[in-house]
Amino acid sequence: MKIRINEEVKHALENNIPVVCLESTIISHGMPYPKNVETALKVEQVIRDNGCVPATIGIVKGVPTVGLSKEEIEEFASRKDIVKVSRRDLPLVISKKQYGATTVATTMIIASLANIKFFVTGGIGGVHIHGEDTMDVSADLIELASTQVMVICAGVKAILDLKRTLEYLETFGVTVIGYKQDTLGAFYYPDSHLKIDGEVDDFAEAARVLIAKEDYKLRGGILLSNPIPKEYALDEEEMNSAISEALKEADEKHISGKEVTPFLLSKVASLTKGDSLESNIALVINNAIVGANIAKAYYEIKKSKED
Ligand code: PSU
Ligand code: MN
Repeated sequence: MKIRINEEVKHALENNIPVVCLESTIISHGMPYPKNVETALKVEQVIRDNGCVPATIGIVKGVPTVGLSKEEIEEFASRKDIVKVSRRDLPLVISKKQYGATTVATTMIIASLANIKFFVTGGIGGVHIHGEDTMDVSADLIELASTQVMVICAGVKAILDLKRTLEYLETFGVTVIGYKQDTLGAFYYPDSHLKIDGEVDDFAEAARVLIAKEDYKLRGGILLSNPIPKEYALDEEEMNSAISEALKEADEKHISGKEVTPFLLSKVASLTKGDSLESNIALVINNAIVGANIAKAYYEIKKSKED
């Protein structure tokens, strides 16, 4: 098995320096150029400023890579032939030696192979609206059920069926916790008013949830919902009407499968004249601050237990 881990990340992993990983689908399929590359580099910098080593994950010529270089991030942001890779696509992209952008699911798989425990993103995939008919349920949810990584996000994107997404996570035993809030974040706005499993009020408290899960060898990940700060949030009604319009157009154009999420994201961005993109960027940066500090707290607690 071949995975490439860059020297800085390797050094950090060997010396208990906290590493926070990032996905590449958000770069290749989630945001337009050049905002995507600017955001990817900014998020890495924020993770550094908060005392951790960033590792953006992607597949380069068939090799799962942990810690893309600046040049590679630029390639992922601008090339048109980057495949969106979820779990089922992984063997194909590897065997065909292609470039692949990793979704939440695939980033978790590669992170856990590299022993990275923290992963910052914007929002995870979930049960799509009308998912009860189409059966469009993101593989991210199944991955959270089996792979032990903490995913720090701004909740579940409002383009999805949040209630059914939470039901699914409950069935599969995924712990969903809120940072300073006991309800799920709705990505573009702070509060979906849907109750989640618990609230944590500081970084150490969040880290201890993962430690408990590890200590008792409970399979699967943890989803930490970190609500978007109010100053970057969008108006709920305005957002919902843009989402309804985007969903209608997706239906008329028969958009299906893995194209659905990128289509809806770019449609909502154009309907809100770029406002949704700006809040998307702001919330990822906010997640990077919280994720890096939870990672630091985790290693501090682990170290104090050894002493
Ligand atoms: N959330 C975003 N931007 C994104 C995604 C989520 O704000 O680009 C991506 C993630 O990579 C997530 C994927 O894993 O969309 C989900 O795709 P699907 O619904 O096809 O599983
Ligand atoms: Mn899907």
